[in-house]
Amino acid sequence: MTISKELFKEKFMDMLTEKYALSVEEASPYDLYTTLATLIRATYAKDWGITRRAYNTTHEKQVYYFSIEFLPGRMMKSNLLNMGWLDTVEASLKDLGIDLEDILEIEPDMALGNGGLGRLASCFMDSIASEGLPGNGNGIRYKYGLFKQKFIDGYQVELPNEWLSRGNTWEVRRDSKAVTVKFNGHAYLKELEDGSLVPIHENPTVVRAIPYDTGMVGYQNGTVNTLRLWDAEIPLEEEINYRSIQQRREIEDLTSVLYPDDSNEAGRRLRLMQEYFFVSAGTQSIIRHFKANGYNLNNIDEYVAIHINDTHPAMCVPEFMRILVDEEQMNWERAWALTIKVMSYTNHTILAEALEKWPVEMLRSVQPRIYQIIEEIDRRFVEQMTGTIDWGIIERTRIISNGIVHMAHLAIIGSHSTNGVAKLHSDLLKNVVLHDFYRLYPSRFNNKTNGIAERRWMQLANPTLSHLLDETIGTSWRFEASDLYLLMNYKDDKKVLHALAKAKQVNKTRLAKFIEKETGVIVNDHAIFDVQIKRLHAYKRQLLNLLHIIKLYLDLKEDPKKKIQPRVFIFGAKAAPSYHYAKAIIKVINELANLINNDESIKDQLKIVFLENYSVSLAEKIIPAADVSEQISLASKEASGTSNMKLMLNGAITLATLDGANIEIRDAVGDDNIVIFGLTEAEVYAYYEQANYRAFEYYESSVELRKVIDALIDGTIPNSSQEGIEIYDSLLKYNDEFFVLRDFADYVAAQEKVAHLYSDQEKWLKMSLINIANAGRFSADDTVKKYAEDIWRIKPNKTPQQVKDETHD
Ligand code: NBX
Repeated sequence: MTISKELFKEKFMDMLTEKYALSVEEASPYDLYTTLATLIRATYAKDWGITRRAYNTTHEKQVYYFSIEFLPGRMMKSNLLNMGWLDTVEASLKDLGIDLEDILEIEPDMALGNGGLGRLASCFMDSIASEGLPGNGNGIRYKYGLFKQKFIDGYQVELPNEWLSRGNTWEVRRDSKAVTVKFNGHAYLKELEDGSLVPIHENPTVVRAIPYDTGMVGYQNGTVNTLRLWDAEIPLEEEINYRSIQQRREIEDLTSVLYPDDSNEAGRRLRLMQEYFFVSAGTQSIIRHFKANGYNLNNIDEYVAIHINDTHPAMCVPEFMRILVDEEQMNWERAWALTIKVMSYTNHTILAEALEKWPVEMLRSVQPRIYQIIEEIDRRFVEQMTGTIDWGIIERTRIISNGIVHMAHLAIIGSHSTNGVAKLHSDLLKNVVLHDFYRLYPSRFNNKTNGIAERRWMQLANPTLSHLLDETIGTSWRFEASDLYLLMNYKDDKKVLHALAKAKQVNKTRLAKFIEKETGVIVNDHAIFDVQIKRLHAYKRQLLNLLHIIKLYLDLKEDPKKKIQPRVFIFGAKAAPSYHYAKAIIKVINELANLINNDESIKDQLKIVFLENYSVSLAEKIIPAADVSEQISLASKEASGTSNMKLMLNGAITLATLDGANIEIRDAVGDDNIVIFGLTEAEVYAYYEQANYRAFEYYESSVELRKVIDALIDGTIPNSSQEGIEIYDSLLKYNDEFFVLRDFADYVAAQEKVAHLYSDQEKWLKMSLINIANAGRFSADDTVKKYAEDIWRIKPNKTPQQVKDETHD
């Protein structure tokens, strides 16, 4: 799909006239943005249709990736890159006096997720299309994306993110593909005259689910897959049954916000309804599609794979059963065998709080028929297992126990594959967290280490470094990420190392300007840019980072002549709206930033910048400029991490605990090219077993640590006494759940090592180069290929070009 400059300009100006009756000079940046977006969509639309028809005619097996979150970020630049149009469009617009970068900034982030899980889903969508794999996304079209974060007086304030208020050029509403989803009411089995039983769902609330499809453009291969997001409406014929505002609101709320407030019952119920909504709509539409195309449901497993991304879509299992058994009259055993073959599940955390559990009463009331089916699955599981294994194991693994429905159990029992997202995480699942299940189904467990869309995180986000790579190792890395390894040939080449330093400096200067514009803080762009960007969560230990900064500050205050390697600490993080403790940490970081950034005596040795509203597009600005990548979670708690991979790819040095994929990064670059510190996972577990961690002892025995901790409560950091006390108590009164004090000294030493390494620029640059060169193995292209081969059993389809060629034969 290439285009000449002349043709592009002609099409662009025609489109501008057609849409707005405007000339380039008259058009606003927004007009230019929508014009370009419309032209892009119109251009890939043909391949989109061809791809869909090709999947239908070749009868290839397809995967449907169900995820409650998708975080694609901005689509325009990525579509241009993948279409092979980026350079031409940039140059053509320049001829017309338009800066493409200005237009790109108009697009709101499609922020339908809050963190790694949602971003992973979107990296996978890009890679699935780029590998020519038949794959579709299925999720919810939230009216409001994840909240917009503002800091007011250092506090996080959540504002609505009205990303759809000006429309969304990328999506196509498909009324003809709407389905109905039923909630509430009463379900029972009615006995017919012949003695058979039929399920009846009485007085349900009926909702119309309408899909909005977005093309997922593959990288220069003509494949365009579909991300299908569902919206909810009241069906016309049901208008009469929605009498109260309250009832109407319930439907609106279904697709209104991501993660409704779950601190109350109504919020939790809404969340459960959202889960069933997109599960049911997606599953129905899959089965309807395959039936309409003449497939036999008896071997649907040869055509369909459904992936359950975390437990949120676990109701795919009973919903698939409901359709096969209730609607298609298939017998239970056959339907169950098919369900297991079709479904697969990824676990993204070992934290108990995220392994969803729903009260029986709530699930029964939200969808009584689904509850019955889960009960039957549970009954048969217990029956099948009884006598073969310990009763204790059955009790611990069954789906319903003590009035609670365990969604992870449902996902594992109802699927053929359960995977973790990094080696350590998958081992912990097998050996600890899901050990009972591993004993029951050893062959179902496997590892798929996460990956990232390297095109976005290098080619789009870091053109400066990309060009340097082209000049040094050629352009094959743009198609085959493992070719980044060719850079290893230059690890001692001073010219290349120098060019690498220059590229990083360009990115740092650009970020410094952005920081000044956004926050007013002027940072030293020759300082170490030390970056921690991820959800704010106690286990990720932004607190450890904060304590270290307090230490540096106290050191400088105590000895004003002290020279340190200048640093800019950069944070990006949102805290869940009801996560009080995480918000307290944000407040203290912001107050410390205020203190340090305005302290004349510190000069530019130390600055803290907490950028508001962390998002995919903000990450694209920060990551290319990072020197240090903070991956400092308590060992065993971070399932994988993916910012670690993005930062490494962009040449940052990882400062890490041996957690998640950090271990695989260490294996890739070697001990000399990463800075490791802290407890290992085995040591953490030893503390658990012996119950012998005493945080207070660390406080008591270290003067240095005591000074730092006391600074939280002694007024050193202004305007945050409440939050300071809360954090202080979490460490000392409640014994420091995430071993921050235990790892503090080791972390300080590791930070000193970082400063020391940085002072030898040649050494540092070599480390940086080795990180870039070894980042290819974390390409999501490879990760999805492994999912495709081992789990989904799908094969790359012919590209639209091949299909075109064949039809012309
Ligand atoms: O998934 C994240 C993990 O924390 C990362 O280590 C991992 O790299 C990433 C992709 O595998 N998990 C995550 O983002 N979880 C959530 O956002 C989440 C949200 C709601 C919820 C449970 C988890 N109830």
